[in-house]
Order: sequence, then C-alpha cells, then structure tokens
Amino acid sequence: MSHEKQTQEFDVVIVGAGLAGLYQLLKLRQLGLTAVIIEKADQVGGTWHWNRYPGARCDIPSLEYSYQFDEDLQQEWNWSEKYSAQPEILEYINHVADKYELRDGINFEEEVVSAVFDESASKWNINTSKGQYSAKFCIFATGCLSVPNKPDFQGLENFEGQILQTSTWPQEEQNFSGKKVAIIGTGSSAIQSIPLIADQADELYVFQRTPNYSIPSNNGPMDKIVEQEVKSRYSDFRKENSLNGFGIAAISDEALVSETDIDEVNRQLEENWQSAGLGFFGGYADIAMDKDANAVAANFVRDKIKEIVKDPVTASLLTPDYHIGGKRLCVDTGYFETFNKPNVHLIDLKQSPIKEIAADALEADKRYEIDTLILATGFDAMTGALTSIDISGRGGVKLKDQWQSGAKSYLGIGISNFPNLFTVTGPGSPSVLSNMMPSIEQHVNWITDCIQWMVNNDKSVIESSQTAEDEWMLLVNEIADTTIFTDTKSWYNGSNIDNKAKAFLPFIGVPVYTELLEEVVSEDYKGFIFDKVN
Ligand code: FAD
Ligand code: N01
Repeated sequence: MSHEKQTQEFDVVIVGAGLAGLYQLLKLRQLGLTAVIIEKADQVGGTWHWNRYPGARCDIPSLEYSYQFDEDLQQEWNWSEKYSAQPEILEYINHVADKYELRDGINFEEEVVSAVFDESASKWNINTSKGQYSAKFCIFATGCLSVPNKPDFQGLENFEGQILQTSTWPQEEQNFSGKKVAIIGTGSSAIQSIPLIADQADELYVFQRTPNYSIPSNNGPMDKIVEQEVKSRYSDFRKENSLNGFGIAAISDEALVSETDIDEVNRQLEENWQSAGLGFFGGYADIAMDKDANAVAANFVRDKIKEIVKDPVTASLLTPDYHIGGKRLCVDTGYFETFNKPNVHLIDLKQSPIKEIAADALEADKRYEIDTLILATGFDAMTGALTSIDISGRGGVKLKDQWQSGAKSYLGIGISNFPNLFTVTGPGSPSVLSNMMPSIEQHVNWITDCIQWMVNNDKSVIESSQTAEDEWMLLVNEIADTTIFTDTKSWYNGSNIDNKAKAFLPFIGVPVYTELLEEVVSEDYKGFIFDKVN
C-alpha cells in the first residue's frame, strides 16, 4: 500500500488568510471555481493576527481601513475608535470569515514550501508542510509585511530572559510590571508600543539606530456624527479617497508650499498635526516631491519634537535628519512625551552599536541589565514572503534567482516566466504607499475579472511579457525619482535587510495606477501573453 499523500486538486490555490486571501476566496467562490486557502497561522487575520504587541492599531482611520465590497458589511459594522486597535480589527476579520462562510475553505497551520509550474499540464504543483496540491492558478496573498526581520545580534541565543518580537507577539497578555525591558528599533511598531510598555516597566531602554518622524494620531472614540455622515454616502466617500495619491481621505493637494506664504503653510501644517495623522502632507502637492517644500514640513515636526521632549540631548537624538516621508511616516499616541518619563532611556546605536547580548544584559555604550528583550526590527518587506517560498516557473527558473538583483513585476500582479501566478499588492503596485484595504480589493477584483475573462475567451494560460514588465518597472522608478521617497535608507527600497537588492518597489500614485490598470483591461490585457507556445 502506498503511503504517498494524495494530491488535492483545485482550480485555484490561494496562499495566506489575511485581508487579501479571504476576499480572494470569496470572489473565486462567487465565480463558481474551486479554491482553497493555505495559511501557516492557526487562524485568519494575517497582519492582525501576528502583530499583537501593546498599542498595535491601524494608522489609517477605520472608516477607510475596511472592506468596501459589500454595502451591508459597511453599514452593519461599527468601529469603536477612530483608529481601531488590533483586537477589534481581528474581530472584524473574523466577522467577515463567518459572514461569508469562508472558514471551510481554509487549511490552517500549513505552510507552503514550494510551488512548481508544470508546463506540460499548465498547472501549479504546490508542496506544503502537510501535503500536495495541484491547481491551474496560484494566487499569493502572502502580505507585504509578513516576514519578520530578526537581525543576527551577537550572543542573542545566550540571552536567558524573555525575548519577544512585535511581529510574532504571543497570544497571551504580557505584563512588564517590575521588569527592566529593552526594545530595539524605533519604527511604527516600536512607536506604538513604547508608550504602553513604559507605563508598566520599571525601566525601559529604547535602542535607536535611526529616529523617525511621527505625527500624533489624536485617536479617540468614534465620532458618531462623522460615522453617520460617512455611512450615509459611503461609496462616494470611497470614490473621493481613491482620487488621493495615497488613497486616503486627506485634504486635496491643491497648493504648493513653494508658492504659499510661510505663515499660511505653518498654519496648515499645525492643523494637519492636530488632526490629519498620516495625512500630514495634506493640502500641498510638493511636500512629497520637492526637497525644499519637504524641508519646511520636516522642520515643522523637528520643532515639535524639541517642544515636547524636555531634555535637549534626548530631543536632538529623536530628531530625524532625512526627508520626512523617506522612511514610512509613523503615527503615535504620546510617543515623544514618553521620553520625559524618568524610567525611559534612549540609547543611540549610531554612536555605540550593540556589541553583544549576554545572558542577562545588552551591551552597547555600556552594559544594560534587562529581563525582557523586545525586537521591533521590522520585516523583509514586499518580497520576503515570496522569496522564502521555493517558486519555480517556466523552464525551471526560480523566482528567488530572477529577483536576485531586484524584484520585477508587471503591475505588481504578474511576473514574467511565472504563468498563471498572481500576487496581491505585489512589488510595483501602490501597496504600502497606499491605504492597503482598497488596494487589496482592487487587485482581488482585477485578478478575479481576469480569470473570468480567460474562461469566457477560452484562454488557459496567462503570463506577463518580459517587455511589459521591464517597461513597468522603469515607470515605477521614473515616478519615484521625481519624489523624495528614493534617497533615504528604508524598507521601501530593501535597505533594512543585509544582502537584499536595493530597489524601490512601490508604485507612487493611486489614481494614475488605477487608470493604467483599467487601460490594460480595456486593451484585452495588453502586456500579458495568453497560451504562450514555447
Ligand atoms: P497579511 O495580512 O500579511 O497576510 C498574509 C498571510 O499569508 C499571513 O497570514 C501569513 O501567515 C500567510 N503566509 C505567508 N507566507 C505563507 C506561506 N508560505 N504559507 C502559508 N501561509 C503564508 N496598512 C494600511 O493600509 N493601514 C494600516 O493602518 C496598516 N497598519 C499596519 C499595522 C501593522 C502592525 C503592520 C505590520 C502592517 C500594517 N499595514 C497597514 C499593512 C498590512 O500588512 C496590510 O494593510 C494588510 O493587513 C495586509 O493584508 P494581506 O492579506 O495582504 O497580508
Ligand atoms: O519596522 P521598521 P516596523 N540594529 O522597519 C531598527 C507597518 N506598520 O515593524 O531605521 C538596530 O519600520 C530599524 O532601524 P533603521 C508600517 O508600514 C504600521 O516598526 O533601519 N536597529 C528601525 O528603527 C511600517 O513602516 C503600523 O536604522 C535595527 C526598526 O528596527 C512597517 O509596518 C504599525 C536593526 C524597524 O522599523 C514596519 O514597521 C506597525 C539592527 N540590526 C507597523 N535592524 C501602524 O501604525 C532594524 N533595526 C499602522
């Protein structure tokens, strides 16, 4: 008797049960196709399952950071805060999984290890930690920020205290009372969690390599009048936001800092500081494009840091010296204020890098005895989840090799040499430089319509052409080069990961992207090759 596990056959295998994978499953079922999600976690949620650190919440208002595909869902769900916290977002995602009866289509605690395209059968053979699957299409909904970056600190394995990582936070509540805690990193995850950890810990040591710009969230209970107003015209509200460059409800970019009286600019920036959060650039089209305009906004925030943080040395260390927005802007609740507390200490790793982690201490400029070490060190962003799977396409070409000198994709959806493979919010799409919820829905809708079109037009294999992909990535870079986003070290361009190709990957500009995506469809999926014969 053979012990070989049977291969399960589906029309489509989807990898990942986050916001993208769940909606993709629903859409494919509506099309009448058989589909399964393979998810390595033990539950739905993706980002919102893994990142349970204190203070984790969205920084795009929940009325925007939510699905729009079903008016009933938009109307029935009530968010309790302007920016909802992780538990509430996870509850929402669970509600979606239940409402649309998606759970029976998800195989949990199963990791996709490899995916190999069989050219003779035009099928993907997918191997997981538990078995094998075969499918005509494979859709990677594996997330842009789903592979933790765990730097190789010397001696980390010798640490005898508790080690936590923000992006794989335990499900049990953590209590830092009576503890000496160290946190490495000062990106969004650290900026959200530091104020809450500081409230509990005896001592909190913040190890900072690069300071970040952060804007106050001014979070609070949901304003019922705002909620009612948005819900009374939800589809128009969504449409208006889709016309903003980042897909958010910021003030429209009508003016230029360079052509506006400086007092008026500062008045507008103060208004944005008080209420806009991530929309801090709102009102001006040139802050993201022009270095001088950017400097005005950067200086505004630098002055705020000096005003808030009482110790001038600490204030100066917390003050970034690069373009505002060059690294992903952060949004906080009391971050800079936290450094006025006597139990919070900022350590500058630029001056004195981490030398070693010992059994009970972290050594940098001196020895810090600690009970808990928190890694808030970010992600192998945008490509990490795809390159950590062994994906082989036409002629046995490996995705990892093809992307060795930088990821390339057509529209952030298709990859040359990888037929019938789609990525949701892949490199080369607005993804992380947009409100990701509408961007996810846009891709899922597009992919589903494309598969439907193939069925209607008797096509069985789709693949991006090499030329279309090359031209697309040139465009991504041409646009990026007109902005301030490219010349700062950030995870947008792979600079946070050793030995990763340095390539700027997000497409900047949601409305232009949408137009181009629609143009591709209206010209019968130009740039894609159907039923290619070798
Ligand atoms: P994910 O939620 O990352 O889901 C991917 C899933 O794929 C995961 O569950 C993972 O386990 C699974 N997976 C990956 N590889 C494999 C494999 N080989 N086998 C099996 N399963 C696999 N975006 C915004 O627009 N606004 C915000 O306010 C915002 N806040 C954020 C806050 C945090 C803390 C973080 C980390 C990100 C935030 N983001 C935000 C970005 C966020 O990642 C997206 O908005 C969105 O949740 C992504 O959904 P997704 O389904 O595409 O990917
Ligand atoms: O990760 P990050 P994150 N030694 O990469 C430092 C989304 N998000 O998890 O800048 C010492 O931003 C690193 O230093 P440097 C959002 O898109 C959103 O915080 O490389 N330090 C940096 O300070 C966000 O941008 C929210 O010099 C090291 C930090 O670790 C993205 O996820 C909340 C180091 C990593 O910061 C990632 O955010 C959370 C080393 N070897 C996340 N390696 C919202 O608010 C890294 N660092 C919605």
